Amino acid sequence: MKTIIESENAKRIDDLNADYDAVCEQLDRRGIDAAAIKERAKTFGVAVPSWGTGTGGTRFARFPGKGEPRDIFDKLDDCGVIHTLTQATPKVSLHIPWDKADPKAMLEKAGEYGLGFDAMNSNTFQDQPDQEHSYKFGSLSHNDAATRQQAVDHNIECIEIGQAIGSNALTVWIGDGSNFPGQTHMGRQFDRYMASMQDIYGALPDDWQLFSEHKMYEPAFYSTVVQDWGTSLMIAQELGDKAKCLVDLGHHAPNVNIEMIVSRLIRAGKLGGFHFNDSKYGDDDLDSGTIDPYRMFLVWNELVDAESPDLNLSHMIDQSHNVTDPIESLMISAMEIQRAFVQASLVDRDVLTGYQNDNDALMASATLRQAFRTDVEPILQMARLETGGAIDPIMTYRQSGYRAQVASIRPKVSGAGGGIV
Ligand code: LRH
Ligand code: MN
Repeated sequence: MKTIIESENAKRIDDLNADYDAVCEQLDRRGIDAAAIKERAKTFGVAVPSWGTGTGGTRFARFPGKGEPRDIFDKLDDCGVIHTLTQATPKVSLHIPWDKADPKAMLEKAGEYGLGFDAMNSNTFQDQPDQEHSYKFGSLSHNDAATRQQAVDHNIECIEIGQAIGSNALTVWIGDGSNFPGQTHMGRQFDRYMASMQDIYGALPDDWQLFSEHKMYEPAFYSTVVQDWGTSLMIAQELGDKAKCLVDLGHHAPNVNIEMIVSRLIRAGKLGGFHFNDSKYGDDDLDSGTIDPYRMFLVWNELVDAESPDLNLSHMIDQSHNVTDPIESLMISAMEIQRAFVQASLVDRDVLTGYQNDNDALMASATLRQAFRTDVEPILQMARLETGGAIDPIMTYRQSGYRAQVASIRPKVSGAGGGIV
């Protein structure tokens, strides 16, 4: 891949230098040091979801593409390509049992690309073939103690696998809820969930964090045990210091002000991380920044405003790539999230505060939009070039023929049955 990167970069370097000089001059007039912003862009990193490297689907169908990854080792190869080209995805987030394998072998494969592992994800929203107790009516909140214990044990196993590969966090998303009013006692159901989470929390190593991920609905369609940020905050505050809230952008009703939820969770000291994606209706899991890039910018505006050494967040992507090459979608998404981070870094916060203090709503809003309107693409490209990445990851990837290459060795898979993976 390195030689392809060099030859493709060589074709684009003159245009990049011209574009970069232009944005440097424009930012200089605004009193902003573009070189410093470029160095900041290089500090950005977002984790790739292992489950996002395969073609995703819906309950209706899944249409696998060519060269579908067979296992975690193929997935890590694909994640290696994404990071080599973008230099923006140094970590991978695993999902157990989908990625269950020998930790030593996974570390070796990840090491080939300089990849690390971000938060682990447990799965008590599907029944595994050899499972004793079904999760049809819930998992950590099930009204059967043995089923709850089975779910707790699975989460503890995820922690153990994570420890063996250098992860230091566990994300717990459960689909538990109800489909009809009266089906469950919502108070007692939540109490059972909290008791299970206490057991998982108790098994956490000292330097680990536990993320609860809220979601408004699906697969439950009347009530969801961890339905909103308020519930997630209650969970994190009740469990203890190592418990934080994870915000999946797609888990809210349309038009919910997610950047304000971020601001509240930061104030409570309980923001732990993100699952970035985009959506128009429900949990559409579309490519980040492709539907509402201004919303993504406004989330990063809160993060940059609150930046401090003790605001240590896990930034992860969580998407389903149903009609695109997953590698291309993950690269585009990582770069769109990085773009929002860099644009939010252009906001002159003293000027903004001045307008806010003067209740000058128009200029306060304009100050944010000036940063959002700034084309930082040359800065992102120069940051990639200087860190060994591709100026244009998508075109370089297509030039590499990687997909055709893996398609020649990975068996063709049928699309039988729906489902997200
Ligand atoms: C639930 C969710 C959760 C994952 C799953 C793949 O919708 O966002 O984070 O476990 O997607
Ligand atoms: Mn998610």
